[in-house]
Amino acid sequence: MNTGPQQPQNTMEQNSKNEKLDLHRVDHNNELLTTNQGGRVSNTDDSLKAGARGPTLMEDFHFREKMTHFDHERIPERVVHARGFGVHGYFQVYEPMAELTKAKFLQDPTKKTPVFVRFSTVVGSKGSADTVRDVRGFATKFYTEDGNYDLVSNNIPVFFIQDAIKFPDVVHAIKPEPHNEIPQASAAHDTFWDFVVNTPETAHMIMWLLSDRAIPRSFRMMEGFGVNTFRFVNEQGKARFVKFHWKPLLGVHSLVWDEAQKLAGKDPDYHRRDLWDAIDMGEYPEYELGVQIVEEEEEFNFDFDILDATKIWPEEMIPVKRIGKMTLDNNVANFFAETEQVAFHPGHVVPGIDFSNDPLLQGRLFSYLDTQLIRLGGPNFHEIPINRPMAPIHNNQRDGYHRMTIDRGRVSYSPNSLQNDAPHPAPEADHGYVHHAEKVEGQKVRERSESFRDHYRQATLFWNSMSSAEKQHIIEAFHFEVGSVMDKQIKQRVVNMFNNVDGQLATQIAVGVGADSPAALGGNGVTATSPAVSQENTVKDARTRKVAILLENGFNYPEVTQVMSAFNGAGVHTEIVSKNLGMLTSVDGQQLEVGKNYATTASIKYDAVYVPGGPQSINSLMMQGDALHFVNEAFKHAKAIGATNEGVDLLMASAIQGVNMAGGNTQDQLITEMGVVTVRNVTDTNQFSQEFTNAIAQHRHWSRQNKKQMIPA
Ligand code: HDE
Repeated sequence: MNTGPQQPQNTMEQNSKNEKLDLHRVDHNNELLTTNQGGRVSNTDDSLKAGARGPTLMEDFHFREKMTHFDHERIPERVVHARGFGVHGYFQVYEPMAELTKAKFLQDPTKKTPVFVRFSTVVGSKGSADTVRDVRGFATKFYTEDGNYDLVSNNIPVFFIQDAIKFPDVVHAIKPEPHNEIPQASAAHDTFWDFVVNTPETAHMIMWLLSDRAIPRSFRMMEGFGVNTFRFVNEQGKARFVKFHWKPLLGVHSLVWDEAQKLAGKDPDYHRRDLWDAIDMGEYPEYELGVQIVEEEEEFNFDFDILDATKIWPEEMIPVKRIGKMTLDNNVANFFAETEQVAFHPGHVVPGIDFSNDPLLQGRLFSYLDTQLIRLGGPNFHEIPINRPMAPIHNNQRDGYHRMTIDRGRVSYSPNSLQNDAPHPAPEADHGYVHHAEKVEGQKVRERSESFRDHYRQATLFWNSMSSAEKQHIIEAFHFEVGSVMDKQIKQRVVNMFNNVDGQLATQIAVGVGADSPAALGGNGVTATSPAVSQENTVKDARTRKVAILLENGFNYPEVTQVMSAFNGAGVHTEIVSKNLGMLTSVDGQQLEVGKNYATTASIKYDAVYVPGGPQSINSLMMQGDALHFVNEAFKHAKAIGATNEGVDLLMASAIQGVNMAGGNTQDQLITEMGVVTVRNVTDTNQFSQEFTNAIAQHRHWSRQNKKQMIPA
């Protein structure tokens, strides 16, 4: 018999927050139905009426309780980052970081600190699509022994604005327009670009937002950045400036825009499903925590202000030291209780981590607590299980809506003698938080520092660092975003504004959006690059990628299963796709089950496509527009494509026939061109599988750039 949730002890004896949450989790299997008062309910399908066809009676307490609870089920969605997905995990530091910080969770490599991470989009409503062009949130709550530490990051290292006071403006501008609430989850509209052209400090962020970073392939394959400048403080009280990074071990990879748009319709849950499935299968996403350090004496050594959140600290200039690893290994038991109710706040810090005067950060320190009060309905949101620290809570705060804790005794004030002044202020040696004693003086002014004036040089640095494919994608993104703007003046002003970044870029934008090219090619003389910001230089890994295998009856069983087991060995997933669900039979009478049909999937849901041989299977596939479209679309999206034996015929019948393939020129040897891997007349597919796995690891094959534009998919 279930006795319902029990109050957890506020102690550290368990080291897993997720296990601790089990105390609150309830299973309803094999239980009798009850009201919220625990009374058993005999019928929940008919309301109590005066006669079977008569009116419902007021005394029907079960009806009223059921209905009122339902009527009050919703809470306000987050004003930004409304759509998100949370998972549990743990963090381990590589070596003691005592020289840099006294933060307890960064000292002992044997210790696992539980974490909860919520990934999110920023602009869209809770029910919007995952793959929209947007910044992604990457918020991590560390349940440390010194209390909760929240690292509330994004997947883009800079921000739209320099001062928090402009946050309501930028958010109002980018959200759906207020008169008709259009468009959903998109920056491609007049009010946003009106804000941009009137706010030059957005230039650098816009370059990132229009790059591939804003359409990630997976939450597992994106970086996280603390954006703001914080401080590390060590035991001796020495402080240093720090920026935080998360580096995904699978590398940083993105979708292409056409694919992202189609996914928004075919699978709006694409990213959350990907993360859920990966954790479910035991493929735990891993990220290294990196820090960039600037000594206090070096504060003014740079040609940008280190307190300006529209600037990166180029990694080539200030290297990222990887200090530990986070592993995400558990899905939630209940979305609302955990993901929706989790409350992050950059002000949740622990001794050893402190703030800088970054004016964006200073404003954030107010906003996050404030927003939880309305969103979670009062000041006791820290008692919601997901938000409870693992460290004990003792203070004189009392009462308020939904108070769970029952505080014993009559003392709720300080100083007191009745309780010997307990709870006592903690000395610094006992991890009492003491703010870094930075010396501050100045006149009260509503001003922006002169050192925050340069808005274009790092935007140019970013542009210079892009590969030609990445540059092309940025230009195409401008064509979509600014092309969607109705006001001609705004379009022209976008061209003029980005002429300050790069003249060629501005010219290319102008061509696509029907504006005048800049009168004189602009720019600002920056020629430097930062290779670390280009995704071309990221980790290339085939593990966890998903390959669709196109198949019909009459396939070659040994060939398919050989390739499938090679993929399996390389950590690559396969799924058989066919016209209909059910079983398919090979030439030699063996059977394989279809995973998805064309109605329930599409090439956009895979990283690669493989077409095995078997004359009869290929003949059927060649008659199917869906199969040909599958190949064409994968090619257009620059994905690896492989075919063995007669499978090559399907590729040759598709729109990619221009690519050099085995059999195309009566060649039988293995041929790899532009990520299309083909071989004929083989029974041993080992070499093919290896070569194809390498092609999948490349993620995308941009050498197709020109050819893919010819594909009608
Ligand atoms: Fe946030 N931000 N933000 N933000 N932010 C919120 O807090 C805010 C900024 C970030 O998964 C809100 O609980 C201001 C930068 C993430 O629950 C709110 C400013 C970065 C999340 C808020 C910023 C972020 C939020 C809305 C400018 C990257 C989702 C709901 C001064 C470092 C956390 C909430 C989650 C959420 C305010 C700018 C990251 C309103 C005022 C820069 C990942 O408090």
